[in-house]
Amino acid sequence: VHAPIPQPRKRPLVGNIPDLEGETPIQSMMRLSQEYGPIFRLSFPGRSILVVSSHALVDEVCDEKRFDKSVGGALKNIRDFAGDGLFTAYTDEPNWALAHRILMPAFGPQAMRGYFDFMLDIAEQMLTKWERLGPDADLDVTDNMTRLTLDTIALCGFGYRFNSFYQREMHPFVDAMVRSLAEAGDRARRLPLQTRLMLMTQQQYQRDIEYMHQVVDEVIRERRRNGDAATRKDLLSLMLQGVDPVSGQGLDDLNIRYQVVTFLIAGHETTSGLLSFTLYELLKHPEVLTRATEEVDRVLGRDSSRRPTFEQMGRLTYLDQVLRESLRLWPTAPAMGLLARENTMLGGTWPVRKGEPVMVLTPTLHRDPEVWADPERFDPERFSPEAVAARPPNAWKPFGNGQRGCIGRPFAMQEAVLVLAMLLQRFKLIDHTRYQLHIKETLTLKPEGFRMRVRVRDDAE
Ligand code: MNH
Repeated sequence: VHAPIPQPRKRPLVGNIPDLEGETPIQSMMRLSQEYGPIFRLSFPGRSILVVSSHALVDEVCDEKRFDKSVGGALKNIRDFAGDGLFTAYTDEPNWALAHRILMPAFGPQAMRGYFDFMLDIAEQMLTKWERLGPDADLDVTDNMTRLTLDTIALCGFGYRFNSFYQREMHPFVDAMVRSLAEAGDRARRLPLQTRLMLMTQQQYQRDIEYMHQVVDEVIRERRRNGDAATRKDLLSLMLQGVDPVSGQGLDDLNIRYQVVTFLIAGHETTSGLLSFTLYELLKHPEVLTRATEEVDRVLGRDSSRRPTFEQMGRLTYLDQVLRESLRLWPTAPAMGLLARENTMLGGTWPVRKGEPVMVLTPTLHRDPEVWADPERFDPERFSPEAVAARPPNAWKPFGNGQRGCIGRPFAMQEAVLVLAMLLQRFKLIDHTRYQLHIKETLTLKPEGFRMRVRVRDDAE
């Protein structure tokens, strides 16, 4: 039996564009999934997508024999600046497998140990600044986390210092990136003719792309100038000198530029959002905050002048649970695109054609009541080892799926655990505005207008 796939009523020419709020398409789709169910179709000029969000259906589309990553819509437009870099490459494009094999070692355990001191360096800069600003300073959380994660990926991955904590304004790379990501997303929901008429927008997009490429070329030039590529073992040295064990090939100059853009973007946006949402949840759940702080005191000790060690990170297991639970409610990369390798059926009733794009709506998946009891409740106990072992596969997908899943996951988790631990060891967090969550979408999710204050913990606390 073939069941018709539900779809909000289509308008002439624009299809379902009016069903999505321009600034918040993901939150619109989350609402549509309440109304239309675990699978529904949305039509845009020139293409349509199936939005799936129940665990049962997501479990099917995570089968890599039946589905592959799809690079369409916004992602296809991001190729304007990230080309065939890892994130935006088609799986069957030669540079995907080549770069995947060459760059994997940059995310192995040895590499993570090597990044640790650099992560510590940047975290220390932020926390020292907070300490000096004092308890009356209103800290813009997301702004601080973005500076932190951008500086961290640039220093660890490329040996380059943006020095964001020494500047008043955010680095212009971030503005160019935010604008061009937004434009890549907007273009996917516009008529091509509309975009052709928006001359100012087109010019801004071109300028932003050129600027990002300039920054990247400078990062690469500096490494070549310093000539320390031979001694430093990081992402950039692998990009410049790495040789694929299978084909004996290396990456070409154009692809290296695309990879650096890719890692500067993919390596900071989502981790910044993760840390921001986690601080929000900690402020709203004092019992979780207390338990997390107790763990930090137990593992790192109370003396914050002693540097944390790489070995201690693996022992901060409750912090890891807190971060995972935060990624459940607020998966900062909130959607992934897949496509059917052959004609197939979903749920035994819904026909999907070969090549047809399917979008997994991760925040709704992460609230499927079949898997998650009382899904809106923030509860890190869901990620205790026993709870994890009892859960079916593919219920929690913040890092994507299979071979096209996130290559930077160990990096992001090490960075987030370290920053959170150092922050809780040193400060008491204060929700002085009684912040109400408001989510800004720029392909990724972040809390908007979230401010807090911090006070250095005294010995009695
Ligand atoms: Mn990351 C792919 C989420 C941190 C580099 N990342 C993905 C995907 C998700 C994702 C989801 C799959 C996207 C898709 O299917 O289209 N990533 C995250 C989250 C965090 C994150 C939630 C932080 C939290 N990612 C990082 C960091 C780096 C990074 C840090 C780099 C240092 N991610 C990537 C790259 C890819 C990717 C590169 C593409 C991998 C591939 O397709 O080969």
